[in-house]
Amino acid sequence: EHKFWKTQPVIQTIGGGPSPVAAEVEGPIDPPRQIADVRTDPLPLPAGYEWSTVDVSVPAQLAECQTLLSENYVEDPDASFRLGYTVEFLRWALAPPGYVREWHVGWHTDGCEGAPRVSRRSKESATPPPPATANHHLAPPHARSTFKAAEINFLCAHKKLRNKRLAPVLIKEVTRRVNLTGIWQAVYTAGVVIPTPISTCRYYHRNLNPAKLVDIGFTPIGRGETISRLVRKYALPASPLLPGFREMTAADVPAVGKLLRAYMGRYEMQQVFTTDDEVAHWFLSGTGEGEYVKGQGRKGQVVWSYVVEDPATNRITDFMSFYSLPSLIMKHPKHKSLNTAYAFYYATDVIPLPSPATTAAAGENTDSAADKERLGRRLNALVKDCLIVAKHAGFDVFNALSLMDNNLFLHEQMFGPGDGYLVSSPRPRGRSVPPSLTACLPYANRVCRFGGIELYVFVPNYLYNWKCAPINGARDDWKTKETSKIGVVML
Ligand code: YNC
Ligand code: MG
Repeated sequence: EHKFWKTQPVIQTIGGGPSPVAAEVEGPIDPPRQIADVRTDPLPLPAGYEWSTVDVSVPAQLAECQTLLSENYVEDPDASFRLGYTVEFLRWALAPPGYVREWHVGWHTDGCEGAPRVSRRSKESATPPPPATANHHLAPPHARSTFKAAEINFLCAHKKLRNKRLAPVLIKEVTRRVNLTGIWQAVYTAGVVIPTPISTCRYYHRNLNPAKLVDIGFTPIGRGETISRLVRKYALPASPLLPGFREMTAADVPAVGKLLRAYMGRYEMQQVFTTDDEVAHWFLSGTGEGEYVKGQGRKGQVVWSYVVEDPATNRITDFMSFYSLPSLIMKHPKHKSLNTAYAFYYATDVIPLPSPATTAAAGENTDSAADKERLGRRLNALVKDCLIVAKHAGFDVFNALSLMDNNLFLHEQMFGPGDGYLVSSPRPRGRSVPPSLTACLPYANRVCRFGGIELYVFVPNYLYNWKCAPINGARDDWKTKETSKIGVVML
């Protein structure tokens, strides 16, 4: 069991491997190492294979990666949909400020198509210490630990090269390349359970285009239900409702950066947006080319970012973003692309935010009931405006994960979990549910097939007593409306 993962510096509480240390302290599993200890030559490859570093600034090389992914990357269980990353998306995702060219690694096979590649991009993540609770008096030596981490993404092997134990070779090589830059941790998500997740998140989907979703089989239509009823149910206003809601511009970067950093202090594990350059990259550089057409965005637009500017004071009070990641529809004669928007980072100052000085003590969101209520109302308004923008821009569905404070808006905005939800957790008979939930539950339970996915979040070479995120406990979190401690959104 887990022949590869049991040799890696990850918590071994699943899979039966030996656990080097009790997974109760925070800190690295491996003793600290020096760059000089890292082997300088690449791992040996089978005959006929050769390592290749992808230069993502070269259009032909980026296109090659895009083709590999569009033919071989993540699919739903019955191969109806496959994630369809575009070249614009990959350029945005793979080349943030300070990215390391050597981390985009793949290999060639002699003159043969379909070189598998794994890509990673540089990121920094931070984990403030766990909260001190009655049964958890952990006092880490440092008030707050920030560590440099690589983010691992786009691990992909050509379909013809599966189950040959090639993935571990790619993972070990990219680990070597990351270690050579003095980085010893990484953050990644996967749809499979391997030793050992620190958290789980679940995907939720908000229907924007009922006719198409029914047509392609994403949304089964219930008995007694009609398309026109669904259309009415999911109808949205013609334009955003919040006064001062507008597209984010370059001039907003400093204000958004400040607001976002403060808001992210709410989460126990968060990505640190160290510089305004990073803020500009993640929220503006993927915004496409040419004129912005209201409701349609720009050609090639990947990230969609909005702010609310207080009309009285011109202060930026809120920020919200989403990104475009289509899925390829593989079994439909007419529809080839499912235009999907994904909730990304956001921030608002309607509630008191941890100041940088107090973030050290943060980790648990200790919002008062009134603050939670206020935050919930605000997030609902912000997300609703994004749904409106997205719908009129031609998106078919809007996805969000059960991380950050998303549980405060999921049910009210009529997001529904995948049908895995129904199988594993049928609503107990006779149990009363709040009215808004009653309205969306029956539909949510069969909203789509692509939604059964749970994402597992990992940090290798790091022990972390992550009490808040039970591995199988994510199913009901939208009902409890609890906020999450995870503040890292992975693409
Ligand atoms: C996976 N997704 O368990 P054991 S997510 C990690 N993440 O090892 P083989 C995975 N490990 O259990 P295949 C994994 N999937 O025996 C499988 N594994 O110890 C493990 N799919 O290798 C698996 N992309 O080569 C097993 O399997 C071993 O041919 C088996 O290749 C796997 O990007 C894969 O879903 C995923 O392209 C390449 O199935 C292939 O099946 C594929 O025989 C479709 O491998 C696309 C897909 C995954 C998307 C992602 C995050 C990846 C994280 C990788 C781990 C990084 C570790 C941190 C290193 C840096 C540290 C520093 C510093
Ligand atoms: Mg393989």
